[in-house]
Amino acid sequence: MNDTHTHADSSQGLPSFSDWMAQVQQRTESALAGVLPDPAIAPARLHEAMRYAVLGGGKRVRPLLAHAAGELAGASAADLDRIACAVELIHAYSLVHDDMPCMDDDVLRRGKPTVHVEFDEASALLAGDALQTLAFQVLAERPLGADPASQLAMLTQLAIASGSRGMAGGQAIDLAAVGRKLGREELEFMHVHKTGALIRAAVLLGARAGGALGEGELDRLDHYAKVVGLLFQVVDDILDAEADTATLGKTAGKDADHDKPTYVTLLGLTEAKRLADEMLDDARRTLRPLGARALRLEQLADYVVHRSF
Ligand code: GRG
Repeated sequence: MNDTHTHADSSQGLPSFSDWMAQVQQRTESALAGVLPDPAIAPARLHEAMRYAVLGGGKRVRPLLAHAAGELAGASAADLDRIACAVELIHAYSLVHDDMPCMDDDVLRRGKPTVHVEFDEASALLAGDALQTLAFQVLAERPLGADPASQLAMLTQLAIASGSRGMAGGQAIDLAAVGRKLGREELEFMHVHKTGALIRAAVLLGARAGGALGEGELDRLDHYAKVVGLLFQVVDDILDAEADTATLGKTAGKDADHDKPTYVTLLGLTEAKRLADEMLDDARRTLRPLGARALRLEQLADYVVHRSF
């Protein structure tokens, strides 16, 4: 994969990409710490498990995408913090449940023991459940976006992206596919749902929170979000095959060990990398008509491809 980081930000007097990213990651961490229940409040063990699952780890890719799309659409930083929290809470819940013995049965996540290992299975199940409902509470409990209709649309969009026609459905397809040979289309269908739906929701909720985009521009962001969602998974498969456990902070080589179909097993490493480059080009081309306003989204697509974990 070619490293083609853009340096346009320094020439425009904006913070560098890494400074911008660190800022969004920090404000997301504080916002999450603020919405998660205090472990001093009963039931303390459940609240501890929820905080353990969410805080102090993760790249925060979905919050970064929500902020980048929202900044482009003129959304307020306060609204974007809530959207960033909501998508990250859903993501964290999915990781907690995915790691459980009844699914992927993993012991390491974000460089530390998984929630069911650190706590116990029942706590992990409940923590995931409570993180999911907290996401919707965060979006619903105060006015958000331009008006109640757009707030309702955001709630509906996140519910669909997380449910049986989105992430949970993708996970069901994934579980049913273990040990089976999937074709390229079936693999894509699974990832569009399992990984892509929430990434797409992050971009679209961020964009919806601002009023500055026209219909055509929203369609463009939607295409970008779909491409980046799938690109994220192609790169995840490449990293799973190439990187070590210490770098990933989760067990490396799991896909092959579990006989899971991936882009690498389907296409081979070289072709999977070529596909990632092609998709990155598609994402960049899609953003071009939006001009300099789309800089952070372009940089994020680049980051998704060139990340090391
Ligand atoms: C249990 C309903 C349910 C869904 C689980 C997303 C998912 C579905 C499972 C996660 C398993 C997995 C490894 C998926 C591949 C892509 C992915 C989502 C990786 C983890 O996301 P990152 O890299 O993680 O954004 P961090 O830790 O940086 O937040």
